[in-house]
Amino acid sequence: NAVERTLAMVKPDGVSGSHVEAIKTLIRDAGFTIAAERYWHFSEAVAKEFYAEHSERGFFPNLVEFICSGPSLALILEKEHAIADWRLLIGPTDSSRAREEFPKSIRAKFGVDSQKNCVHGSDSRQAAIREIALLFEQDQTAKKSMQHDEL
Ligand code: DAT
Ligand code: MG
Repeated sequence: NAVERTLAMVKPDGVSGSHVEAIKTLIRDAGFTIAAERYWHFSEAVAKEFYAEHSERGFFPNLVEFICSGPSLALILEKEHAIADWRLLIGPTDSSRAREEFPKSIRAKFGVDSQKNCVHGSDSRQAAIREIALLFEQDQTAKKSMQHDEL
């Protein structure tokens, strides 16, 4: 059984709300290995690329502004079925729905609403490969990545 990789991210509301350590504990308790991690303060260009599939949606401008509003922590998670299992652990997009339907999920515990939902997870193998490449494998000098001590 092959180990799978997914891209997880603690979004600006999760970082500023000091939920990073609690989320990393939940990640490890669920059996994931954190293969890599990196803080990012998204530029508008990288945010638009990251969320390109939503570019025609009404919430897109607000989404880009929110993602650029402060640092995020991107993580590469590894385990069998990492992609589906991480989506289960984060819960539905709308944090209120998460509280009603998946009270143990990360979005239920730490999310605010449909936008400030604390965490991201790749929704497919293809998305995981694309998102990991975007945040971890491209020429980082061309983009704005941060070290923890710059926070
Ligand atoms: P997910 O993050 O669960 O994969 P998505 O891919 O549909 O959800 O949307 C990406 C992000 O866009 C989501 O985490 C928050 C924002 N978003 C989605 N639907 C929204 C809505 N109805 N109002 C405001 N923001 C929304
Ligand atoms: Mg999505």
